[in-house]
Amino acid sequence: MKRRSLFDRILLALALLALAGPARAEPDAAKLFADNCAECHGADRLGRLGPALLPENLGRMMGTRAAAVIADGRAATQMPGFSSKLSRDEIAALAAYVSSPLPAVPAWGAAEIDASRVVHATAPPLERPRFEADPMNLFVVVEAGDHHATILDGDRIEPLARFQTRFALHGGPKFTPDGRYVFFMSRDGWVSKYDLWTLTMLTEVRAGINSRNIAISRDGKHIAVANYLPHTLVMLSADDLSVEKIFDVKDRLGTSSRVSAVYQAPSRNSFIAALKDVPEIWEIATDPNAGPVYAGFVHSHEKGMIEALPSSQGLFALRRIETPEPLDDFFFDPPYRNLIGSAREGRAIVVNLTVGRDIKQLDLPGLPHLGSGISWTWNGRLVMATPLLKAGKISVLDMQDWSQIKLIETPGPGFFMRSHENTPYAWTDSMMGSGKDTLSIIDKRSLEVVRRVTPEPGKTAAHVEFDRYGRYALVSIWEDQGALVVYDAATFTEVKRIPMSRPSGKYNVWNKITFSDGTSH
Ligand code: DHE
Repeated sequence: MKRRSLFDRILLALALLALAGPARAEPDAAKLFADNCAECHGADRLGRLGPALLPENLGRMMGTRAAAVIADGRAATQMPGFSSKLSRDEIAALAAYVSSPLPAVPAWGAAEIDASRVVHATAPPLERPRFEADPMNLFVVVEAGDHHATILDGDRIEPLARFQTRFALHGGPKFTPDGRYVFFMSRDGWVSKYDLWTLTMLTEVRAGINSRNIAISRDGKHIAVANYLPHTLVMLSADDLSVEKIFDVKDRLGTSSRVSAVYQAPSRNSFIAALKDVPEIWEIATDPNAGPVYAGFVHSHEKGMIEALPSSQGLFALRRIETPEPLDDFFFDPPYRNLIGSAREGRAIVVNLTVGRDIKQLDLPGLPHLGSGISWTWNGRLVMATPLLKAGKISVLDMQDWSQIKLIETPGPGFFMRSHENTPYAWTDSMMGSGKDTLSIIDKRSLEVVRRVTPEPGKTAAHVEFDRYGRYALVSIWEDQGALVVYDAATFTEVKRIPMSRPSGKYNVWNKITFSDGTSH
């Protein structure tokens, strides 16, 4: 074959370029971000008035979903749409930019947390609340659609207050043991303290860059914050949210880990933390006199023996419990003697907290959502039930020998499950599948589904919570133009409906502070 001359090749290249049209410069995403986004979201993308724009914080909002929000804005927030100002390529470049990780995790220690403090008001000394409603039967309803919370009188089912929250709250708010104060946490790490007796926001600090959840100590004096970014577990004073201690989370060999979640173990007077990346569970004393149990011994899986570690005692003493693999999404038995944690590949592991080691492995295919588990007594035996996220079923386990008693069919995969001591029924949703609009009501005695309710056909129904007496079951219509639907818990008939903006969760003061078996803790 005849080889083309250099001249021919140049001509060919020029022709191809002409066909392709004028060369388009790639949009400069960093400049676009500085010009259009930095004022609200921070030049460092860590958030200001608007939320942090990092892949860890955006979760499912990354990529094309982020592009849609940049183009069209977000209803009921201050986020405007940019489709008339920026081209499609520029919007795509911005979406890719905010979906990419930062080159380095910024420092977020005591100085940064303290500097973030916002004091809105101080709490006056009061004998009783400034309203007539029963303070023990209040509900806090998180409205995720427009980032608000509503405080509801649980007797009359009437709102007492509605206020703006931080962007994207996650996990249950936590209450002081007297029910006066409630603490919220946002995925951006903001912890907010609210006075339920005066219906006033008090203080806020940002305890992390990407946070998972919070727990409050048994005496109501300390708040623990579980962080993904940075890898820390932060202890705050529940009084003024000042930093009391920060754990840089590393296993005993020095490997750093995210913290999946932290829980209060009331009978143990401690926090229990799930670590995402290392095979350890942490127990942190919230008792200033914590002693012998925190003396430093750990059962080492690696060495098959008990190993001595440096011991710590007193408030925030750390006890490490080694596990065969990293575990998260914990369910605790009512005495907080055992926990079940999710391992990989449909396995769950039972860890006995008294002896500090795993005692049983369970096969639970279908991805159990253990955090939503509830327990009750069935035929004289303590049982727990947990939704299986992938299977669309509820698994009921005997908590004595951990055998599976029953698999209950539901119309599809569900996320949450709830009951109350005063009702024989447990309610669960199917919000993750095609049966998303329907709740199943299970008789805790027969382990059968006895009724299905569909509050609004085609609209997601999820997350049930009972009032303090177990009289009403409050259900969310989980849509931006959603509602709270109140059912009579005995007859399953609708009593009331209050419009709300994607009420993602609702939390009853009494059920939470008494650690009701039917609710999350
Ligand atoms: Fe949650 C609680 C973890 C996704 C809504 N979620 C919790 C808790 C944990 C957890 C550990 C218990 C904390 C507590 O209450 O103190 N959630 C996770 C995840 O790992 C997961 C699967 C992925 C993630 O993005 O973090 C996840 N969660 C979601 C959602 O997509 C939900 C449905 C919508 C949202 O708001 O993000 C969601 N999670 C909730 C709610 C609770 C919760 C409403 C509180 C339940 C309760 O009744 O206590």
